Amino acid sequence: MAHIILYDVELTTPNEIWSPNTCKTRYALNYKGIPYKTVWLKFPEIGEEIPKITKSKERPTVPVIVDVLHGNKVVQESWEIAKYLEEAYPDTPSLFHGNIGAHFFMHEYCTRRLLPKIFKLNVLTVMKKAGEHGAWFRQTREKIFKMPLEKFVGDESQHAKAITENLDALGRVLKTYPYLTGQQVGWADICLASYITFLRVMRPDQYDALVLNDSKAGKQFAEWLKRMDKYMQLAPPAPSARI
Ligand SMILES: N[C@@H](CCC(=O)N[C@@H](CS)C(=O)NCC(=O)O)C(=O)O
Repeated sequence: MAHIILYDVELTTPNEIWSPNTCKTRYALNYKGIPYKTVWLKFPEIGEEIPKITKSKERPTVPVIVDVLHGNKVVQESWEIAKYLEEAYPDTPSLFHGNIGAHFFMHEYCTRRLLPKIFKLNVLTVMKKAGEHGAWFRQTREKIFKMPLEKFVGDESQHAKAITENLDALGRVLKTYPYLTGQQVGWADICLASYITFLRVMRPDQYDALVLNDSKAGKQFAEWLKRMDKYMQLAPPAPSARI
């Protein structure tokens, strides 16, 4: 039985996991081995359905979880969900390993330094892959950014350069340790893996160039991604394959 219902966002390909924010929750649930089921929403449905579930005035976004096992508790926002899961499921593998600050630092580093640049490389592909909702996506984003999407994207080579520079620091950690905070998988790894998933799905060309084949970043990311692969799936790994 599913303990958790995870609300995720779907473009045109059914069951394709791509969203950087919902991936964090999905990979955390996979890592913890908590059974869940996914409810897929199209972009415009997020604004219609999520407020009915959260009953809050927060901007409607996914991920949102409903914890069926704990009285249908509703939690919105990937970092809030991570902290909640850690408390509500204490007998599952830890996301923070007693050092939540280190994981929050990595969360912030990846979210502030990497994600905005990856987003700029990806945004036009997200619009295309949104299919019939592409026009809605363009209109709502242009309202937020106050400019045409093409202008917002700007010079791709600058974003690629920034991604390489920021990955360099993380790659140096992975040269010495198997995971971003040392010997164990944690929230830091889950964040980075989620943002890399977003790049891989939307821009396989840039994923190859900046992550897999970059002369500085390459090798250690490829190895680390192999170690992370079992958590980066649509469904949880079989119990014996978990750690
Ligand atoms: N800080 C939030 C960000 C959530 C977020 O922006 N989610 C996107 C999907 S990746 C969303 O729901 N967007 C809906 C919209 O912009 O209309 C988190 O980490 O959960």
